[in-house]
Amino acid sequence: MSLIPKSHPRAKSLLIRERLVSGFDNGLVAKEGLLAQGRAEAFDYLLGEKTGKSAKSAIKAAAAQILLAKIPVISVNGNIAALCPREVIKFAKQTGSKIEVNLFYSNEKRKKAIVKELKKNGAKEILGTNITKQANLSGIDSARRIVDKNGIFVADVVVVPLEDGDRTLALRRAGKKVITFDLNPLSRTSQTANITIVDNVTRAMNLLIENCKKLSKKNKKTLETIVKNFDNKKNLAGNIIEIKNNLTKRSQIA
Ligand code: PTJ
Repeated sequence: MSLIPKSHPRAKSLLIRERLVSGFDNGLVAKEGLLAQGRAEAFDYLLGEKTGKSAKSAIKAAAAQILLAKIPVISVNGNIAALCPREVIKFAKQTGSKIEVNLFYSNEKRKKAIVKELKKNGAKEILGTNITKQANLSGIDSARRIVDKNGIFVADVVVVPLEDGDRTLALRRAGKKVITFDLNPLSRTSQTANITIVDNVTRAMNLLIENCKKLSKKNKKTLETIVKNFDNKKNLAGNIIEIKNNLTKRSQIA
């Protein structure tokens, strides 16, 4: 039972933290995943803990890019499995994306726990667990290089939420479009991806699903125009300005 009263002024944030802690206790999350959450919380605070204008336009561009994909894949790590398993499955169903488990701190036991959690939430097929289907992504030395030859290896669009920094460039070099969720607009992944959603994944994943549903009624040309008009560098700068404006507002003495 949760020790956090609903009336607590920071209940929402504390409950997300609790989801991660129980994900750790249940063997889904790496120890380092707790630290990653801490860093994200700090950036979320600076952003005012809401989905900003820049994030909304990145979400729209991401939805268009995913709907244009031939083989979209969402990569799931420990934090994502703990924070939004249901949303991952809903997203995959809505967009026809494959789900692949891919860990930085690779660990077979944790992988099994993540697969179990995703299945419990309704996933049918999960890639990244069959050793006979392994392929190597070049230009990367971490365990993330081992991908599924029917999944990330052949994907044209890869969604990599909460990434550690070295894989995005390798995926881009392999000719793939990379979409990430990262509250830190300065991170290497944020700076390297094609589309960076600077928002808490617990807010943005549902918005992405809604956008995919809405845009699925649009034609290919409209989707292509949305993607073409999106500039990730400009969008990241927009996020940094939003942080700056929020800090300016908070630094004013009434
Ligand atoms: O489960 P594994 O082994 O694959 O490991 C997963 C982690 C997240 C531990 C690993 O990929 C890692 O170490 O990542 P980093 O380098 O800490 O980077 C994660 C990025 O995600 C950071 O820039 C965080 O700000 C961001 N992040 C963390 N939690 C959230 C987030 N962004 C959005 N929403 C969050 N809830």
